[in-house]
Amino acid sequence: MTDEMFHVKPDLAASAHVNAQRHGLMTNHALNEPDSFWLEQARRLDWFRMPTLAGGGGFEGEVRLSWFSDGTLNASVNCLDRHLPENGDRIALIWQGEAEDDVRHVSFRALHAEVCRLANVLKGLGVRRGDRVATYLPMVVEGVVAMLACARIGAVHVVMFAGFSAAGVANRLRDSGAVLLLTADEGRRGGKRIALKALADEALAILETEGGSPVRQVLVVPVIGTPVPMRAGRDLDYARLVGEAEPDCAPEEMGAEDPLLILYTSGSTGAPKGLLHTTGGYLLWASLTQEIVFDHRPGDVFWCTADLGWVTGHSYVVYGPLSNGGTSLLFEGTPSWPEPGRWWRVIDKHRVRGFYTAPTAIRSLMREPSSVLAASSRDSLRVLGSVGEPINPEAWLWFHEEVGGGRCPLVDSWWQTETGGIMIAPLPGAVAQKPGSATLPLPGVCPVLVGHDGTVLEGATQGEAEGRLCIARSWPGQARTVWGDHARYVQTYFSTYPGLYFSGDGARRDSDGYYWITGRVDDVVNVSGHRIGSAEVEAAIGSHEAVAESAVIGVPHAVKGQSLMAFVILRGGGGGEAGPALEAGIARHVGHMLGRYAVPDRVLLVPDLPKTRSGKIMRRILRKVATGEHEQLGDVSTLADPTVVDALVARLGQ
Ligand code: 7RM
Repeated sequence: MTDEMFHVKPDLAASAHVNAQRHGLMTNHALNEPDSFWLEQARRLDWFRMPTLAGGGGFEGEVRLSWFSDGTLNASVNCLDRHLPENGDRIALIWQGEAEDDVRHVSFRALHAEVCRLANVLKGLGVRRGDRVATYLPMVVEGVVAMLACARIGAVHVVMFAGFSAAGVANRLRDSGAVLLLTADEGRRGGKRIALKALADEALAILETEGGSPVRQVLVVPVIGTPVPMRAGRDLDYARLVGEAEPDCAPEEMGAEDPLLILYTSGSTGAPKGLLHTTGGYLLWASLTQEIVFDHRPGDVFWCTADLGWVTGHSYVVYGPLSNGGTSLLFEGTPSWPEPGRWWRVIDKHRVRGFYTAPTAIRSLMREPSSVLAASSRDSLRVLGSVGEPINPEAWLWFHEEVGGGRCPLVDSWWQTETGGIMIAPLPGAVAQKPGSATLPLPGVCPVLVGHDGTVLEGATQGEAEGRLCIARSWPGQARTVWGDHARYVQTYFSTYPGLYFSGDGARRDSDGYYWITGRVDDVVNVSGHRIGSAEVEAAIGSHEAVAESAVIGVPHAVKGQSLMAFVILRGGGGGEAGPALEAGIARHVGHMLGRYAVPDRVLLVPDLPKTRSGKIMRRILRKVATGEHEQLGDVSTLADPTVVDALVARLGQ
């Protein structure tokens, strides 16, 4: 395959914000005069006080990063107020509900008013600057309103995915110390209902039995209109309070380094970490990357299909598009419900220009009959994006050729919750694409590949190499700490390779300097673009009364990228007659502890697990056995008892 085939058509290249020449200039400016480069970029935001310091900071010692620290701003002003004088009537949000006729067009002016009303309600309930406010909502306009209302008054939002279980919600409320929770009566998903208020009640009950819940009030959004039990003195009706509140609320003047949000993400050890993002740097990164990676213009309709509960929803449904004056599409439904082709109809109906989704969705959609796609025109599309996991060339080509008709650049974008926004991606019009490669770092991003021993491979940023993907310099969108546990932040990201930020991913760099992300090198599994820590699922399984020990691995899956497989040892061994029922019971238990998204596709009762002599589970060997590669186990000299492998192979064969 030649690169030539994927050069962007000249018409788009000519109109792109960043052409190859400007890309080169920006990259050199960032490299040679970083302070001046970042201060120039900072001008894209509206500040109360313009920063005079760029900042950053090294990755040694305590790792205290800080950007634009003498600047002050408010994120909601950047997403709302600054568009009002000239574009107040422009649509900020298009909400497409699961039912075809459920559509809301919310102008910047109307969104500003609703955000101010909720901000006033929150203030009236005693929420102060720096307090944490959690949300547990489906994909509705109020989810965006809640985030921006927090930003307006300086409260820190903690958005929780509506697929989390009560126990998952309780963990995040406890860790963040949220004083207020916004939830809904119920949510809709694929024709079913999710009883969010009941799950929230259950989460709060868990915290109360522990001896205290930080949550003082619960605001309930009537999404469906189902009557739900309301506890007097704690639960309040969102619609009534917001309806009665004033539509103006002066924004808090926040320091650039004041916290904006906490978002939980799984790692290779322990419970999910609450990554903290601060106001100035995060907003700048979301805004800059959304504009240059998607060649975004004010008023463009941009559809990022991610849920608000993940970082992609934060940066590319809310902060990126809205800060850029774009129209962001919020879709409540799923790709193929009530019938295949729903997404394509949404694109045509709302004239979507930028479409940003995940490889897992593309792989499932490309399995549908070609007539499904052919029933839509998709002629409004100009830029396609992919994120969340490596995209295989087959899916890349189908997305580019069939969905985009070969005329839309496809930006494969690598980044993480920790990075705040896109780090490696082709800029349309400036960087030629190669199917399966996230291509080149954005200006100001300094990736390096390191070997197992920590040596930086081949001239830092040039030359063919394969290793672990690290970043050598701070960038504004970088998470500043793990909430409540700075030592864990330093340990997780900066101790493996001293002086570098370690992403947890492996990557290859080709002779053109293009990066090809190969996936996680730690015990994090990527299921349908969702990051799930083996340790977290193992802890959930371990809390089942019948379980002695377990090991969870990711195995390749044609649509999901990876799926979870759990090997479980029972207390007292065996499983006997009850085996299959117990396996299903353990899977259900994981759903109860974490949420359905984390339920393993396979739970297998086994007599023993492969361990090192010091008792560490060798997941590498489990992965080989699970994929039928037990003949090529590699180095097994540390394996305490080699006969365990034969027993596993026999068990899997059953
Ligand atoms: C945005 C997001 C991060 C992990 C990351 C990778 C994987 C993300 C790509 C990718 C290959 C990509 N945040 N990942 N994007 N792998 N190509 N374009 O997904 O925190 O939830 O996950 O996702 O392993 O470390 S995340």
